[in-house]
Amino acid sequence: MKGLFTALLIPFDEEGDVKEAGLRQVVRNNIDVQKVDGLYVNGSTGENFLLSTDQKKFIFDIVKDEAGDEVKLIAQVGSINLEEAVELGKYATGLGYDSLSAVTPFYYPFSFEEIRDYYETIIAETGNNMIIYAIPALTGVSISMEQFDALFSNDKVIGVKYTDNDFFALERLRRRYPDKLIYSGFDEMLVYGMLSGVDGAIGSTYNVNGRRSRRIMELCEQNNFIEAFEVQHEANDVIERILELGIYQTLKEILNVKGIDAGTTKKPLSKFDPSKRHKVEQLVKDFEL
Ligand code: MN9
Repeated sequence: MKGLFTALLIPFDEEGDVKEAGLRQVVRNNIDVQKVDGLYVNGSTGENFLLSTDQKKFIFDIVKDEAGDEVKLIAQVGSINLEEAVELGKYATGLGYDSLSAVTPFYYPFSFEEIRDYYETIIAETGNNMIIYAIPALTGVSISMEQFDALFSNDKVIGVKYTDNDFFALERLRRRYPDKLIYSGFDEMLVYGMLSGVDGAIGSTYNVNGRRSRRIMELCEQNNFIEAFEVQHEANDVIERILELGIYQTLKEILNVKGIDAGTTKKPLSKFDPSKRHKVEQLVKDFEL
């Protein structure tokens, strides 16, 4: 379960339905061209929180059918509707997903006891492993070291997708838990994550820039952080331009420019502005995406 994982983009049509053929193409591009080690399915990048339960199940089906056992598969099932999280967790477990992941419950200011009970319930009901999805910038939930102690005391909690920029906390977590899986969640900070000893990375831009990100990881593994930093500079030139144009819209547009049907984003997210298409074409050309 170590290595580079793509947070999978999901192609939608104008009605907001999943484009199955496009989704299969996106999966294949990740496996065959970006050469990632695994896919993180139905995360933020997959616009998961905008989808119906049926759509989420359909995506789990198609991705497993297309990827088979070629790469590791992590199913993000988190929802503030705990019954839905359990239902999806059972579903993905039945399909053979290697691990579940669940975002910390958000919107209501849940107590830590409530958050812990949420994870314990999903694990007990599904019997599968769990990777905590910590993304405080979007959920408002920060997990303290004592709280990680409590969550990690369950052997089924195998790790955390750490989408945060507190590298002191990350270093302490690594030191304290050498055997849990820690995934770096911000692609633009991959080199810092690697320096902190993460086991892997999960991110949206690996859909289009997987090879360059892999290079960063390899250089770090060889303790060549100077050169890794140079490649991170390049990756961040790409990420900066993507963020300026809108993250998910632009990632999809990059794939569309390359002839992979990544469809469009789902409302209420706005669509990519077609008058900016030439900027995406230039980006693809400049960075050989
Ligand atoms: O989960 C992604 N987070 C979100 C990982 O999309 C909220 C990242 O891959 C970011 O999209 C990326 C750009 O900021 O680092």
